[in-house]
Amino acid sequence: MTGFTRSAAAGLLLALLGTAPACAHAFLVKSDPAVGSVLNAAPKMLVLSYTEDLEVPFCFVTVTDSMGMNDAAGRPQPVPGHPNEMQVPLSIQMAGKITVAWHALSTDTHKTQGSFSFTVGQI
Ligand SMILES: [Cu+2]
Repeated sequence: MTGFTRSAAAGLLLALLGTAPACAHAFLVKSDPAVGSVLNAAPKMLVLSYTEDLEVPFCFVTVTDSMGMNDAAGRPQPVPGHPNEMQVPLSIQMAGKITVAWHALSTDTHKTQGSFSFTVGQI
């Protein structure tokens, strides 16, 4: 090997190694109420399911209605038997679009975040 091809090979190996460890971040796979759904009644609980197990005490969820009021009735709680889920008690006061913004910390200590909405047709 010439010096050039050897360093090129080393560079390729480093590039491969750099992407090799599959990092498992917690991404939202399911929500109840479902993302984008339209409901006939106000749900009392929001359940979020993720691709990875969560450190629920370090997760944050804000739930706001169309007036910007906070409709989360408490902090996220663990779901017994489902370490990849968290639940948030709700106190929705008015019909309309409900926006959910979540920050998750997975057990591999990586943070993710996202947001979505659902609609409450009537209270
Ligand atoms: Cu990760």
